Amino acid sequence: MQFVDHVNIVVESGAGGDGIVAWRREKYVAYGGPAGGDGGDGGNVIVEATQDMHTLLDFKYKSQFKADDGERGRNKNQHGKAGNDIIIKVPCGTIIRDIETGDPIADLTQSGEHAIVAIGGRGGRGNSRFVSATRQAPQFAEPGEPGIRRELGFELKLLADVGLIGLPNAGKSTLISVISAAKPKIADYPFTTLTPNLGVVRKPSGYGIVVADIPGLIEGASEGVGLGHDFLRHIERTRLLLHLVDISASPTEDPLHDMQVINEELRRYSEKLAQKPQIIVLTKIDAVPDPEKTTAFKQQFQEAAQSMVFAISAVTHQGLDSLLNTVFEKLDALAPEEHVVDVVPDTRAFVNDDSSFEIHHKGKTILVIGGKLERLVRVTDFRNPSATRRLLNIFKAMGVYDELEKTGIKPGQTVIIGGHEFEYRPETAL
Ligand SMILES: Nc1nc2c(ncn2[C@@H]2O[C@H](COP(=O)(O)OP(=O)(O)OP(=O)(O)O)[C@@H](O)[C@H]2O)c(=O)[nH]1
Ligand SMILES: [Mg+2]
Repeated sequence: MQFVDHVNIVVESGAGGDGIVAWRREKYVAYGGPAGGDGGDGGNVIVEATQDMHTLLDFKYKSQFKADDGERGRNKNQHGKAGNDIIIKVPCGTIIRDIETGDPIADLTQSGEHAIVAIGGRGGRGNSRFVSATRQAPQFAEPGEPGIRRELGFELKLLADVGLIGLPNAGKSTLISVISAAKPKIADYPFTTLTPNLGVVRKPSGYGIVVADIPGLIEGASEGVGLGHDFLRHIERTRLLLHLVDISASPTEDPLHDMQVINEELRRYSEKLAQKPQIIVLTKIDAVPDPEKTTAFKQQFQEAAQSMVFAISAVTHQGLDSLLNTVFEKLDALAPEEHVVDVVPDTRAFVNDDSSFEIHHKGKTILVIGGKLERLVRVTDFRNPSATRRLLNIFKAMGVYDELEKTGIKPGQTVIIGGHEFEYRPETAL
């Protein structure tokens, strides 16, 4: 199994459907009123965490996602159908970032948690919405707002409860293979494990805990030596570490030193990792010829480490039950890991921020269409003169006045932006 934990994808929300220009046609009525319906809103792009996925591998094969567009408005004032949302499923523990800004958008840890990453374009309004006292028969309608395209980075930090750490060959993969259904590669040479393995260990009462087996760590791992470094971050979010130490044939013949090497690497990588609760697990006791030697090692470790010490054999299963019982008890007592990223609500997901605009002449009325302009109009309180003044200044800065002048606009003409009517007064405001 390939382990993928970083992917970039492209998402696009649906465009809003265009509003339309239409007229009522009734028998015996020579001239009906406007009846152009609104376009439907475009679909949103939503990312949702699910416990049914454990890797980001699927995104290697599919990395483009688009929600459906809204339909055009219809005659008889009927709305177009809204576009369907698209829901992208990711494993629990996926952090979503905006590639352009690098900002986190969401940190989805619980199954069912979701985030809207691109909101659908608003449907345009049909001509019947533009009727006013002086305009009985509007000849125009609004086009739909375009969808939003964003490049997103997904990063998965494994949400394992327990991380197995230790030197290469300590017996980590063997342990996970006997306590869970995971079937990692096991061999009598260092660096057998190249990518993390996850296993679920079930308690007799039913619920499962997730254990992560990572490649062996060596001295210098925190600086990138060996394989382990990349994988240290996978155990950053575990709640408990099982620190495995081979006491049957330690390469240095000094198992206590082996443990200290690993602890030093944890400390160098992050203090938080070094502070994580640990249980020391002395392994391969079946291969220790003299049982008294095992007892002596146990005592030695108990004195040296401020942790509980267990001695096990993954081959004979000796000591496994009492180790697992302690692991379950410890986890029950520990608080669940909190989110690593404080997610700032990213309003850019909810708006079309395109600052370009188009000018359309519809008879005497002028329609200005542009994502950012229309949004600003929608959020402006026109009863407040300073808010209005601010808006008009932004229009000026964005070049709206200049462009209107170029089209030969006359003072007093009506300009519609975002459904709001302005009277064009170049000396002060629109
Ligand atoms: N006798 C005995 N051998 C064991 C035990 N556990 C593991 N081994 C052997 O130790 C060797 C290394 O085991 P692995 O489980 O691959 O070790 P690891 O810690 O995952 O090693 P890396 O993935 O290289 O970091 C293998 O040959 C295993 O068969 C045990 O309890 N008793
Ligand atoms: Mg291994």
